Amino acid sequence: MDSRFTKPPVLPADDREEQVLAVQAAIIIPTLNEAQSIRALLSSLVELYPGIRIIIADDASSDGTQQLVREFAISLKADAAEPGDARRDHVKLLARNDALVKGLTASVLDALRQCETEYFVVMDGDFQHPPACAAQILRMLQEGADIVVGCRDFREINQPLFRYLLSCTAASLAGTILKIWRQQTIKDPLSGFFGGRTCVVLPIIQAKEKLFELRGYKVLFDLLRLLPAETRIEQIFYDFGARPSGSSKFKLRHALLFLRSLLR
Ligand SMILES: Nc1nc2c(ncn2[C@@H]2O[C@H](COP(=O)(O)OP(=O)(O)OP(=O)(O)O)[C@@H](O)[C@H]2O)c(=O)[nH]1
Ligand SMILES: [Mg+2]
Repeated sequence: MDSRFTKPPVLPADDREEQVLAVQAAIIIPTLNEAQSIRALLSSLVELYPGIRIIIADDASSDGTQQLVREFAISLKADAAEPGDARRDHVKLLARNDALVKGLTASVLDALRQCETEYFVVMDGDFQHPPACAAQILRMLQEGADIVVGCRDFREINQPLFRYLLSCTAASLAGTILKIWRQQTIKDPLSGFFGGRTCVVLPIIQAKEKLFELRGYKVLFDLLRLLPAETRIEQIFYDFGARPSGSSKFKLRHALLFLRSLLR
């Protein structure tokens, strides 16, 4: 499937709140074996955000995720009779089957390079990030934020205890480091749910790709370290749900990659 978009659609003005989001926006979803959730997630996003691009950056899933995305994209095209209908090119699959470096961060960077939209939101493919909260992120970007971080509420323990403690410790360590570097408190700098202004992040990716931990999980942390001091970073808070289906791809090596990235 062609991974580049044609010109983004212009949506008709409408009273629905989500139509405020008739902006140039893309939702980026890195996936690895998310066949159990991807169709429902796509349906929910398309319903909530007519006109927003969705890019699935998949690292050669073996469970049929890519096929499900292709089928979903085809069904949208079939539903959209008119050539100008926003739904026609709604969902794009970025199949990274031959990518030299596989990994969550590498996938998100690839998708960002190709998104061609003014704003983007990155979210997981397993429904742990509430699709409805992307609206708040996009609104804040429209209002002038450069980056909006979706922060998990660590008072809720809805992960296995070991993962919970690891997440809290890592987030607090990363937060302390960013506080020193950026002079700003960012509650959840390791979040996988965040949005940004594409023109702010692309130059960083182009100039400093080597400083990203491409096989790692913490693309937001890498970005926050590298963005210029004047970048306007805002935060929202959301309820981080337990993974409803499928299995975690998080491995101890991702924690080690994160520790290595702290030393860069
Ligand atoms: N493209 C790509 N996506 C990945 C890779 N590893 C994980 N993902 C996706 O990145 C997102 C986050 O991975 P998860 O396994 O949910 O990680 P997590 O949310 O920290 O862990 P859980 O709480 O156990 O779900 C999901 O959409 C995964 O499918 C990878 O190597 N490449
Ligand atoms: Mg998850």
